[in-house]
Amino acid sequence: MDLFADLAAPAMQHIGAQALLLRGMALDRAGALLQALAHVQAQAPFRHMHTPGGRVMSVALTNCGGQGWISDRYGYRYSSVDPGTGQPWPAMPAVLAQLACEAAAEAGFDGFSPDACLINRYVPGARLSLHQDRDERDLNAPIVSVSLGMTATFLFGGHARTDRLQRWDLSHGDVLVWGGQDRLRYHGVLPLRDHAHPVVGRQRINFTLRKAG
Ligand SMILES: O=C(O)CCC(=O)C(=O)O
Repeated sequence: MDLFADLAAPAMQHIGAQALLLRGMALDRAGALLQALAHVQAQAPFRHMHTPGGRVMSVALTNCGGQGWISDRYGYRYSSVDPGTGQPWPAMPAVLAQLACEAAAEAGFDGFSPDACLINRYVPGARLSLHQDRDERDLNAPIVSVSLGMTATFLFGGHARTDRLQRWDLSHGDVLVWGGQDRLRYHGVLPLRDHAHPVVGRQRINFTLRKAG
């Protein structure tokens, strides 16, 4: 008997009534996900977008799927076209859509069919301020987030910006799903600490899959 088994982080943790953290779920697909990322970024390179307030985001981003999330001085929104190239965003790689669908089902959201995948790249010091995801037309669909590379601290709050924040470390291969009554909870990412990942190096990649249209 493993006397330390109880001390190991559980493979699944409910971090909200309808929010589930699936530790390491993407590990066996990490290579395929990184390959898919290389394909996407060759067509739609990472770039730092401006917030409506004129600040440059510390996180670099790109998208794949029918809809891509963008930000500029006119606001936050989805667009079917990459403003950088004038071309449609690259197609959603099957490995991503499949993983998101499986993770959503584990969390009780059957039939999730994302049409948007925002890909964020964090380098040490990059962060994402506390926000709600409310630019999607269908708020019944969950959000699925897949993390690769360096570990980041994810903040999970409540429905008001000032609500108490939970802190969860998201590591290489972790998948987080939130929806239903948790769909509009505030969330963000603390500035990334510098500790290179053996496979992905000094960066963290986060794929966030949503039903936008
Ligand atoms: O990077 C993450 O873990 C979260 C990303 C996120 O919150 C977002 O893209 O809205």
